Amino acid sequence: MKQETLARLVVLALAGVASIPLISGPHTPLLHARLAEEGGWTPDVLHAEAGEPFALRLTSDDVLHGFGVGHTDIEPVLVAPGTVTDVTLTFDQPGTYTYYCTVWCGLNHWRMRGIIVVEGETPSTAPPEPPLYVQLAIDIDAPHPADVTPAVRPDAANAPDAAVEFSFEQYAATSPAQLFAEFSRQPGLKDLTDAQRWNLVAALWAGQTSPAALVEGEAIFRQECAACHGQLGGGDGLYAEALAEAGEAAMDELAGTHDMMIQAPPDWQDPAVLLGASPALLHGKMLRGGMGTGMPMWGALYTDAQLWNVVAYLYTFQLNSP
Ligand SMILES: [Cu+2]
Repeated sequence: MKQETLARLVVLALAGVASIPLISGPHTPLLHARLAEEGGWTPDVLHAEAGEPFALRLTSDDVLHGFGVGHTDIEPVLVAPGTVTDVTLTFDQPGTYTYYCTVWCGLNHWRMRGIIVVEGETPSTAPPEPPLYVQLAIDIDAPHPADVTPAVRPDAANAPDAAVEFSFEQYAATSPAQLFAEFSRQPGLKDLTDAQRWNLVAALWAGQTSPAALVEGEAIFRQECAACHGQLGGGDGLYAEALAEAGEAAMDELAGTHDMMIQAPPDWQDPAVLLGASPALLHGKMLRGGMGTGMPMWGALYTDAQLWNVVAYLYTFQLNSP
């Protein structure tokens, strides 16, 4: 957290004096932004030292782009053609950070990524655990349709009073439809109506998040996901069709068939699609990206906590939160 705040403060402080090259000098790297199909970022690998100010000059060779750094709190800056923007970043922790374009500049916008290798003494930390979808052995490439869906939209506010213990581990590993089916078998809950049981599912889902987390999840969804997945998750975003066509054309050329790629985003307005997916499955898709689809991997740009907030937001397309 300390490193994120520090990095952001330095950028903000410099924003007001962007035209006065106080820190940048003749050896300051000039980072060129171009549309991904024209080469993306040049250079695409940068080197910095932990704890040292790292000055960078940004320019665009074609259209308006943006510059952001994943896993930090650095405020994204605009990268406009014909101008040079000075930024200075400071990373407290060594590691490999991904920088990326933050402006939807074209169909391949999300391919505009590069890395900053930050050298320094690595603090001794335990090796990271494998992501939850790996631990739970979920095949995130297989379809997981719900075999039972609600007749009316479940609403957490109308849930019956029932003492049900529900941990994060259960939430992550279970789809709403699986939990509903489990309730149908539990002695204390079988006498509830289907609608009541679905409302209880919605309440337990809402209990795993918070209004602030949903606000962050929604902001990330609008910034990164809506262009393909659609504002309401219907799979009908502005770029959805063009991406599918590009994928089919690429497969036609490579293999003479376009049946090998599933390019269209899922329709989360269909209860069977969203309510059959567990949080760990959705989290895994974001973390790793979708094999054979246009879904990028977001693990390098967003922290685990941010991705869980997006997951929680996705369920609001089917489950009413209070
Ligand atoms: Cu761009």
